[in-house]
Amino acid sequence: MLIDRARRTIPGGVNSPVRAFKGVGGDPVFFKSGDGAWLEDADGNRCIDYVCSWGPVMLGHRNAKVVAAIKAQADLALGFGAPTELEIDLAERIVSMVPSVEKVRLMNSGTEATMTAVRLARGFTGRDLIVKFEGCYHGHSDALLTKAGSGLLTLGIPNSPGVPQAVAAQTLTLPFNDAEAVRKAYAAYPQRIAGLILEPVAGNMGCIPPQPGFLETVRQITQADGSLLIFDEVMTGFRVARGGAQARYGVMPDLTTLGKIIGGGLPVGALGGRREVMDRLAPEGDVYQAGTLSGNPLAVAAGIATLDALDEEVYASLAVNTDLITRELQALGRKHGRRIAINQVCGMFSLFFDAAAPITAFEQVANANSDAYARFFHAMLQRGVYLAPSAFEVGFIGVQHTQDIIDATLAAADGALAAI
Ligand code: HOZ
Repeated sequence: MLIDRARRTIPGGVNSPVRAFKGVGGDPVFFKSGDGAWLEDADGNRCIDYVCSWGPVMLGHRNAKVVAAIKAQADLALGFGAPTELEIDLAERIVSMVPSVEKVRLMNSGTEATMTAVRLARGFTGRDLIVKFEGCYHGHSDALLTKAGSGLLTLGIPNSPGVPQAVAAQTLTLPFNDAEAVRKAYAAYPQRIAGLILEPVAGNMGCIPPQPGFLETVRQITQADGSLLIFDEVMTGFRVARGGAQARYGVMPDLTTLGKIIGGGLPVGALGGRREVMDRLAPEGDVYQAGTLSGNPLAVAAGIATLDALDEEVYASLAVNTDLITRELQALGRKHGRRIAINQVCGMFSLFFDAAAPITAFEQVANANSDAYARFFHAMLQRGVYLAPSAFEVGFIGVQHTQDIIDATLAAADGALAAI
C-alpha cells in the first residue's frame, strides 16, 4: 500500500498531520487527480470532495481559466526571485477587495503570514505579549501553537514540544467568543499586548461563527489599548464574502493574513493591513521578512485568475448551497434519530455529533462525539463523499458543488446515517 511505502521515507507517511487520518482511524486516501467537485484516488475510485485542498479549491478542481493562467505563466518562467508586474496585479486586486488592506506583502504560506503578523505587531508597538484564542489555529510558528486547533486538536497535543517556554509565556490564550475574558486580559496587562490574533470565523475547531458583538468588542478593546487587531483570514478570506469576514461582519482589523484562495490552489500566503503598519516591513521599515519564492509567478497567476472569477453571484450561490446542504443534513440527522449540531458560514460548515446547538465555544466542540463523526466520515467515504478527516476541521463548499452534486451527497448521507 502507498501508505506503507510513504511511512518509510516521510514521517507518519504524510506531509501535514491531519492527512494521516489519526482523527478518524484507518489509512489515508492517496489522490491522483481532480475534476470539478470530484477527486480520483490512486486506485481509480472517485469521490465528491468537501476538503477542497482545505479551502483554495473554490472554483472546482482544474478550473479551465486557472489552469490556463498557470500554463501561460509556465511558458514564460517559473520564477525570478525578482519583482514582476503580475504581483502588482494581485496586490491591487487584494487591496481593492479586502476593505482594511491598504498594502500587502506576498509570501508562501499562511504560517509565514501569521508569523510575520506577530513580528510586525511586536515591532510596531514595541510590546511582546500576544493574545490568541483556544482552538484557533494560525499555522505552526512557535508563538501561535499554544492550545491551537486543527492537527494539534486532532492529535491531542495542547502544546508542542520544541516551543521554548519563554516564547510560549508571551502568548495569552483566551476562550473564543468570550469578550469578558478579553476585557480582563487587557485590564491585567495594560499597554503590554502587541496584538490580538483570531480567526474571525473559527475554522480549525470545526466552524464557530463569532457571537454577535464579539468582533466589535475586541476591536474596541484593542484600539483603546493601542494593541493591533489581527484577523487571520487565511480560511475566511474571499470565502465568507468577497471582502472576507471583515466585510461580512463590518469590523476592520489592523492586519489581515491571507492564503489559500489567493493562490488558486498553489502555495501562497499574504500579510496586508494599514499602510502605517505595513510600512514598518523591510525594506521600507525595520521589521524583517523575506522569501526566495515570495510572489512566485505561477501562484500569483493562479490567484489572479481565481479572484477574477469571484463575483457577487458566486457568493450568492455559495450561501444558498451552504444553507441547503446543512439544512438537509440536519433533516437527515433527525430522520435517523441523531442529534447533530451544524454550524455554517457561507462556504464553510461542520457537523458536531451528539451536541446541542448552538455551538459557540471550544468546550462544546471538545465534548461533541468525535467517534460518531469518524464513523460517519468512513460511511460517507464508502459512499463516495470525502469529508475532512477530523471532527475538528470544516467542510468547504465551492461553485463546483452544484445541485446534482449536493443531491448525491445527501443520498450518501442518508445511507451513511442509517449505517452508523
Ligand atoms: N491545517 C490544515 C487544515 N486546517 C490541514 C493542512 C493539510 O493537511 O493540508
